[in-house]
Amino acid sequence: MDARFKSRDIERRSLDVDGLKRSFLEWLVYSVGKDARAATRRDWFHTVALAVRDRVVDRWMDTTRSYYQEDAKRVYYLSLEFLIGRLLTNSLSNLGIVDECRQALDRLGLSMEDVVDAEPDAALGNGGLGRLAACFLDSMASQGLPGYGYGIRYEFGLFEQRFENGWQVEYPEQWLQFGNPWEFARPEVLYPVQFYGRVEEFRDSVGERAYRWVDADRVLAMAYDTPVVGFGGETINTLRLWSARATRDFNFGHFNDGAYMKAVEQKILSENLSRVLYPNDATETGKELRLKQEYFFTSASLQDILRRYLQHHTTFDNLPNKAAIQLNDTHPAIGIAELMRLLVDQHALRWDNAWEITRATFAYTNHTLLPEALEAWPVRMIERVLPRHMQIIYEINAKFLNRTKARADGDNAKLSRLSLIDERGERRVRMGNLAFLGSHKVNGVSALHTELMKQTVFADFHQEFPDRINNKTNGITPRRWLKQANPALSELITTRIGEGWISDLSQIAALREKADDVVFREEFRRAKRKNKKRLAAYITRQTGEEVLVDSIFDVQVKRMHEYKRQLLNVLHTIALYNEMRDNPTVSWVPVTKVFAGKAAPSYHMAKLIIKLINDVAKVVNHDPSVHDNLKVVLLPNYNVTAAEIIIPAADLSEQISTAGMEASGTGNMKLALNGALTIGTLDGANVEIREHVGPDNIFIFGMTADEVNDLRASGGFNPREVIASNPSLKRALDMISTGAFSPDDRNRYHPIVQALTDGGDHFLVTADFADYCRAQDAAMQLYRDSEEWTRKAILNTANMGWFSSDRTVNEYAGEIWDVHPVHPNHDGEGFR
Ligand code: AZC
Repeated sequence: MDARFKSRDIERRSLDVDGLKRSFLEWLVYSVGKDARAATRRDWFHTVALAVRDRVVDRWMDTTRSYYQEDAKRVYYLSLEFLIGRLLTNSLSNLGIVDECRQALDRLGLSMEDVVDAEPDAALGNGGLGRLAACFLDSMASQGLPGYGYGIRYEFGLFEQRFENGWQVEYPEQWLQFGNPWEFARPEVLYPVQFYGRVEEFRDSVGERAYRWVDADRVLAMAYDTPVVGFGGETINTLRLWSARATRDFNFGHFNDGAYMKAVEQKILSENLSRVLYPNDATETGKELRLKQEYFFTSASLQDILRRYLQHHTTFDNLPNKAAIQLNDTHPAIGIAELMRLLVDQHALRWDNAWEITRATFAYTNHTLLPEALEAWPVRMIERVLPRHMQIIYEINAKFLNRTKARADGDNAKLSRLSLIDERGERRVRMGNLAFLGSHKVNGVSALHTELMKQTVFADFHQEFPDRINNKTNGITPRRWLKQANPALSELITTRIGEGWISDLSQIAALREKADDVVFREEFRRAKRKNKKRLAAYITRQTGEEVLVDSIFDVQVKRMHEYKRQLLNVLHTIALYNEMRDNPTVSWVPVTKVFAGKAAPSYHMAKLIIKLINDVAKVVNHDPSVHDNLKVVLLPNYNVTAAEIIIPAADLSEQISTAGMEASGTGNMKLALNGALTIGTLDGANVEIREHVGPDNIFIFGMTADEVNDLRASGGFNPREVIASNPSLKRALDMISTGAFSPDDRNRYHPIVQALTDGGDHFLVTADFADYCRAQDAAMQLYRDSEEWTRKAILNTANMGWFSSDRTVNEYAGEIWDVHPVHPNHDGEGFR
């Protein structure tokens, strides 16, 4: 081999400071095309990312080759969302070269922070569901599990949120504008995906009735691969995202008609498919383009999965032993009909055989019980967009209902609830029912949520298939959410218990005994204070507001949604404001209320709540009579990067949804792991967090899911009575309704007041208000005793080990997927 090539080859893998520095300089010149004098921060980010990418490519290929050679069973995580965030620190950290990189940059006169900050935040998701998918990718790679992510390479991620005059305004998020150094375009990995057209019946070679889908429009799905670096760099998995490309086959008929421009325009329009992420979180829009996105990425992924499988196999009998497909919510559930179509129409399998294979391959995760989030596509839309799939869905349904009828003895109401078709009003396909029926396992994301699935949406299915529903409580990756986001605390932890916790978070339990160690408590506080200073500076940069580092940082960060009850927090804020004004001589514990979160652009109530928070902030923050004891800030554009700054700095974690409505939550886990105390309802995973951290180390309040259920079943309650009996609630609401926070438009908050009063207060904000205030008071009292507070904070961190997504993913692997770790063979190549 050419000696020069060989030396470059080694250089590409070297992980020491000199080697990194040399390859940065080389990459800057030869790939970014700049010299050091002219390079911008963004140029340096691209340079460093490309140099880091070099260092994973060999191991990535080794990993893929090992899976292939072992013909390992793979798991395919199909998700319309992957909320990844930035990748530079993540890759460096998982490769174990953060310090080396920092030093190499230092020698070039550059600051690591500046380079890191030049990376756009990849926001290909809305919230919890998308971030969970990203945590799972990290955990699968870190566990050595053969896991692939499949999704869409949206050109525009989740919108950028700005506040204009206190109102949310959405701007397009152009994360790909300057290129994406992490991805590899695969123009040769291209699959056709069809839409519209019609179905033709014919007789196959043995005279059986068969179907083909003809006269359809075609789009191509092109792959982009991003390496997913596992902790330690042993396993590098793949996230494959599809981008829509127009087909090259022009319709010559159109040319002759003189409609050439129209034909070309049509082609270009087909690329809109992967243009933009729908910005709704847990609400469905029912738009045709969304259905097409779902089918587009699912079909391409299934074609890719079958192609990979067929490299080793000649029949499909082994598909369930070689591929597990996890449906992240119902968004990819059309895949069940698509796999049936591929097996029956294209590969000529018998229906029953194909169905058995399909069911054994798929599993489905439900993430919400909210009725408005359960996908139900109009039959007429599916008939038009995916005519063959509609036939297949009818067939699945007919066979299922026929089999069930015998057992249901005349219970027609039950049969109609089990049907894949909702016949009430416009006929619709219930995607949840399809996903349930086409999967061998169906799971919820916390113990409570899974129980409620059995009792509510899937009660009938659960009766029919009692072994199918199982629970997999969510988790979070400790690499991003502790090690990277909170270097101060993670370094402290490592000095005391070693670094085993990074890949085995259960080891963090060793910190329990340190809760009684005064010196450790002091250091723990110091780490928190450092993070609070960092957040305080960020708050000032973002909002111009100055906050007291020694106040309680009381944090509610998540999507804006009525069920998450930001309003409850706002009402408490106003009540506290009034108390402080009424009692200026009391020595108050200073409080900083930190909010952040986006509202779906069409969710007017959520946007009004944003405006209210900003209006309350304006009044409170400029009222000298509270002596800076209370500040309210709403940080703009909450995303993964902002979360990494906010979460490590929190003292109090607001997890205050109406019980029974938050499927799990994952922010609750991130905050508790970083030593925040939770104030929360017994909802979602809060229930399990309480079990792990202990009831003394969490502030629980409010109605339980059962109580909520009983109250609603008995016809609800009268919020007016509750309000009348609680003077501080009444006063806070009166201020909102009379325009104390909106002197420019006194009626602005009428819809909010209406919803909480005559509207019946569906989310039970007023019903839980008094108990919430009691819990808030308890938190404030405890905060005065900083030793006791710190002790509880340490016990939170120490007891959160079980909430690692490594644990979650291992449960999926063992109980649903039956996949096992593979140890890639790296042939002793120069790495470490
Ligand atoms: C969310 C749930 O609301 C949240 O409670 C859960 O932690 C998260 O999924 C991950 O499981 N759901 C969504 O983001 N979206 C939908 C459609 O449910």
